[in-house]
Amino acid sequence: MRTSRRGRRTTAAALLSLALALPLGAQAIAAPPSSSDRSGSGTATHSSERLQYEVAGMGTAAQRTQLTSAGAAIDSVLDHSVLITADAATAERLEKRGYQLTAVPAAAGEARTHDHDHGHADEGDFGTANVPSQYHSYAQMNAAVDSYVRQYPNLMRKHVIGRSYQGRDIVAVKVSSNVRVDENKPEILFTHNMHAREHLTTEMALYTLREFGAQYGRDARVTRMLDERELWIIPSLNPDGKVYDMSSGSFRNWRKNRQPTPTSAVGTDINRNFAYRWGCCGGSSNNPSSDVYRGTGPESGTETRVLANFVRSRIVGGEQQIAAHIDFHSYSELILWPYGYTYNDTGPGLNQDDRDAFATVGRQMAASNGYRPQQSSDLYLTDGSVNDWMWGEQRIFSYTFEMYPRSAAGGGFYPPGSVINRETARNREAMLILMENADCMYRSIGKQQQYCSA
Ligand code: 0X9
Ligand code: CA
Ligand code: ZN
Repeated sequence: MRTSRRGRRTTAAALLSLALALPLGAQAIAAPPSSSDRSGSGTATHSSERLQYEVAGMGTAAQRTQLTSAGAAIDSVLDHSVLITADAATAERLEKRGYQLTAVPAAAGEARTHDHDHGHADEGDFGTANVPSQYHSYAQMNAAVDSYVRQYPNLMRKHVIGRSYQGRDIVAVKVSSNVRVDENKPEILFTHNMHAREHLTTEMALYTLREFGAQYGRDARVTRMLDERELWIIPSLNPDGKVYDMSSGSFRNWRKNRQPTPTSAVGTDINRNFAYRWGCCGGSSNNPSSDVYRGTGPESGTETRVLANFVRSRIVGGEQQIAAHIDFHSYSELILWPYGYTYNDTGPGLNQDDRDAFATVGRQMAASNGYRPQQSSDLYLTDGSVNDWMWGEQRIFSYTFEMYPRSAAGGGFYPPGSVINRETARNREAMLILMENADCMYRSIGKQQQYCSA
């Protein structure tokens, strides 16, 4: 699918002047590490302005991977090009390396301006012309979680599994019958909002709490799953990034966490920081100003470490209790499975049966929500991603969902609030399919005798 050509301009001259005026990493000056990123100057300066660009000549995964190792985070893959979001310094660096960039200034802005709700502008800790009030801020997210836990005390329990770099709670909500007891049931983990600007994924978590709370004892499948599984939901793995992206009043297109780096640039890409083949294969960057900066070492990112420690804490009696995982991202409407670090379908610890089980359940889920199922490296290589670590290190069947929209034309990372209900409910069936398969993923390929008989 193609993005709109409306409002497009070439920007070599504009970029050059921006880049000359502003040194690399100037964006870091706005917020010292000790600040919580809340009380900024408000409006973004040109130094930190992050625009979306279409990069031409990107028809193959190898070409896209090369762009990734040059430091770009790919927002969306088109037939022969990709969309990236970059600051002026990064864009200039890419152009110097010979990439053809065309700015797409209208793409991200379209959705957010026509959708805001004047009536709620003063509600909560943000809310201005550009941030649709239907999206929960971090504070509103916590309030919603607290109210669900109060409403369903036997079904939901809040655990603070750690703190972000800036000290915010990272919350996991356990959802299961008899929730206060650690029972012997297959566990499923849903993680959300690892990337700051992917706010629709936090709404996905809140939908799941609301829906499962309301349907327990009413809907047979939901009831059975909460009786026979233990579900963990982490609504925001990157609260510092979420607050930074939202709190100036207009979205900042921020992706990474808000941790300092060895340079003045801020932020590690949590999804390149996991401790499985970290930095191995050109699927991340060692440049701190890159959006796919892999950090100073595996799990150097505070939030990466919090999630990895939580998952390791679910090893009980030598056995990893978590069987299956979805990491919710946006956008492109995809269901992805590992490995991301190699183009090969199989690899160490991932044999043909493992791969077939991943693909079969992945395709079943995709049939329910209309997303496209594929191995993640069909897009471009990633190393240090959460899916690779979850499978390679923990043998958890770990998928990435890239939510709505399919392309930038639907609002990119910032679709209008009016789509939240539809686009979260769209994944209800897929979540249930994964939960129903979690006791034996190999049943999907008819090999339960071989792999799952006790
Ligand atoms: O590049 C990413 O981190 C994810 N895409 S996003 O646009 N949300 O940033 C995709 C990660 C998929 N990688 C693996 N499953 N290995
Ligand atoms: Ca358990
Ligand atoms: Zn993402």
